[in-house]
Order: sequence, then C-alpha cells, then structure tokens
Amino acid sequence: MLRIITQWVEAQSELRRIASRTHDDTVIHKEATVREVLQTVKRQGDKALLHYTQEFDHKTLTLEQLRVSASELDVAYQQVNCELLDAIRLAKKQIEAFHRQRVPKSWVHFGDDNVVLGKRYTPVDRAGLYVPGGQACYLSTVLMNAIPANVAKVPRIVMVTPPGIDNKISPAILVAAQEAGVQEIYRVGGAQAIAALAYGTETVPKVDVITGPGNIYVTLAKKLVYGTVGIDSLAGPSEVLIIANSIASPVHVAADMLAQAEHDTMAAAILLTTDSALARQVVAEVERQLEHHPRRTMTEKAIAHYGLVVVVDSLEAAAQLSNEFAPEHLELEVEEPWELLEHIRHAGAIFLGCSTPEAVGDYLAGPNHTLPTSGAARYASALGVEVFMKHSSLIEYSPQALQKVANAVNILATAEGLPSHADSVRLRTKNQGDGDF
Ligand code: HSO
Ligand code: ZN
Repeated sequence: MLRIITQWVEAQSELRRIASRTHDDTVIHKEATVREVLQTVKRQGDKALLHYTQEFDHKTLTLEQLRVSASELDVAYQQVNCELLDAIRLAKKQIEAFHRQRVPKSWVHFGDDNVVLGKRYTPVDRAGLYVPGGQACYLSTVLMNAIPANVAKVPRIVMVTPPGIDNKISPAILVAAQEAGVQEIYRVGGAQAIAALAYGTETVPKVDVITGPGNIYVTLAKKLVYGTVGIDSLAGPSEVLIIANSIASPVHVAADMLAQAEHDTMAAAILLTTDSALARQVVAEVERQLEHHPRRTMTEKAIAHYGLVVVVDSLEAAAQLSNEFAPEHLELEVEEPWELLEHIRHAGAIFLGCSTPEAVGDYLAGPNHTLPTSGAARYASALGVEVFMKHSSLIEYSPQALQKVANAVNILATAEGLPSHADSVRLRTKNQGDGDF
C-alpha cells in the first residue's frame, strides 16, 4: 500500500531511506564471489565462461554456441512482426538524431607566436555492451547503448547477453542489435561476461569500454574492472519522482509510478504534490491498476517498500525535496513546467508537462535512457557519445614561442628538482641569444 506523508521531516527521512536502498550488507560477500569469477575468467578464458554459465544460469553451452551465429541473426528477422520492426526503426532514427547533435568536435586554436593548441576526439577501438536478460526483454537498452557507440564511430562494437530458455536470445534483442549496427553477439551474462569483455578470452574480444546495466553482480564486476577498461556508470535500480499539482490526472500519475515499479522490486516511485486530493486519488488508482497487473507481485513489492506520496506546501518545497533526492527520472506535471525547472538542480532526465510520460524517453524521444541512479545525478549525466570517445590534447610551439617561456619552464623544473626537464627546453633555446636565465 502506498503511503501518504505530510510532515516535512518525515518526508526527508523517508526519501533518504529510499535513496540508500541499495546499501546492501551482503555486498562484501558478493564482491568476493565476483573477484573470483574475474580471476578465473582471466586465467581460463572460454572454459570458465561455460563453467559459470552452468553454475549461475543453469544453462549448458558449447563453445560453438558462445557466439550467436549469422543464421540465428538472420532468422530473428522472421520472428519479429512488422509493427515491432517499424517501432524499432522509429526509435533508432530518433535516438540517432539526438546523439548526432552531441558528438564532441575536435578543435584547434591558433595563438600568438604560432602556438597551436587543441583537442582531438577519437573513438575507442572496441566497445562492449552488456544487455541484461531475466525480468524483461530490454531491446530499448540495446538501442540506447549501441547507437551512441555507432554515432561515435567505434570500429568494433560487441554485445553480451545471457542465454535464455533453450539457450535462445530473444529475436527482438537480436533485431534491435542489428538495426543499431551490432553484428557480434556473445551468449554470456553476469560477472563472467564483464570479465570476458575486460580481459578477453579465446572467443570474446577484449574491449576498451563496457556499458550497459545489469544486476548487482554485473555492477560489482564493472566496478572491479574499471581501470583495466572504461565503464559508463554503475547503474542501480530505476527511480521516478513526479512533482504534480491539481492539473495532473491521478490515472496518469499512477500509471507512471507503476511504469517505474514494474522494472524491479527495488525500483522507487515517488510523488510530491501540493494537492492532497490528488494524493489520495493516486493511492486509490495505484491499487486499482495493480489489481490486474501482469507483473503484479514484483510491482506491488516495489510500491510497498519504495513507493511514496508526499503532500507539500508549495512547488518550490517539492523542488527542494527533489533536489535532495536527485532522481534518475523527474516528471513535472504542472501547468508551467519550464518555470518550475528553474528550481530543479539535479535529475538524470526531466520530463516536462502532463503529456510527457517517462515511457517516451525510455523508448524513443531520443535522449539516452541510461541515467544516473541513487543520487548520482548530483554529479553524473546520461550516457552519451562521449563515453565511447576520448580526446587527445594538441600542442605545437614555434621556436619563438619556446624562447619566450624558456625561463619560466626552467624555474619550474628547477623548483621541482627535475634537471632534464629544464635541459629539454634550455638545449633548444640557448643558441638563440637568450640562453642564460
Ligand atoms: N526506465 C528504464 C529504461 C527502460 N524502460 C527500458 C523500459 N525499458 C531506466 O531508465
Ligand atoms: Zn522504464
């Protein structure tokens, strides 16, 4: 049952409890397991992948099955209907268009004395995308990870995903991957898949960057391989915070809260409203929509533990609570959302107005649905093209420019006690009339 809170202090402490819901005492134990998986895959390669797939996923795989075959990729197209293919293509088009606008541009600046400075952006050589199996068929996650990698022009993009029933991978996932430009797919999930991407095995190539969400084991594995490879972020369970006043429909608000809760038993759905009638109607409506919900057991759990309705005095007060929580998704269901936006400081994605449910952003509006969770929106942002790129600084000095800074470099190098640093400039400049500093 969804609870209504009217006290400010209680609301703050409830929001803090929800924000820290992933602080799990068993993490240390899980981390030990993940370390062992990483080490074993590093040492034994493919053999360990098959072993852990058996142990954790209870699936027997042969070496040949590890890579999804070209014929399986082809057949997938016959197994998805035209409507789904059209929807995937529409989503792809819009996600691609959005991410194209975000490609960082290399630049150079020509300064005095023929000094040239700049930044040159280049893609990583290889990217590895993790696509979770299990509770839902996340074909949109395939698009959201693969498209920015493609827009970044990463030459080799590989995907890993755990085997499903009969070792099959959902045709929709295989089609989405191909539509987004991924042809190389490996049937492996969990921490062992992250290890394979980080270290490489006989079959799975080592990559430079790993992106994509997963369960706690996948997340711990990504955390532990960071440094060997780059990663996007550490994804926690999804969350939505809705700020609404009397213009919002309780039916719509309830549906949006359930859209979040149905992801995971740990998902959080929070409503902050200035209207106590709306608060009561949303609670009743959530109950009603849950009655025949196909994912009722899981959704109900999330609502019971991490669902919350808070009645606040003003929209500014709601914005303050929201800023403290720093939600992954924030919906502003008020008549002047752009005005309220002025008060918002931290949120992964902001959905403005009553006709913008989070689901449009989850699937096809264009911006990435891989967003900072668990308060990380205070310092982090959505997945973007730049995760698949890095930049090199460019510096060119002319003899005259070097002459001008020679003295300062010498002083700094001497102060650091690094004589060869000083020499490397002095020996280039001493014959040009300004050798004694
Ligand atoms: N809300 C999820 C993304 C998603 N929703 C995928 C549906 N499919 C995390 O942003
Ligand atoms: Zn979603």
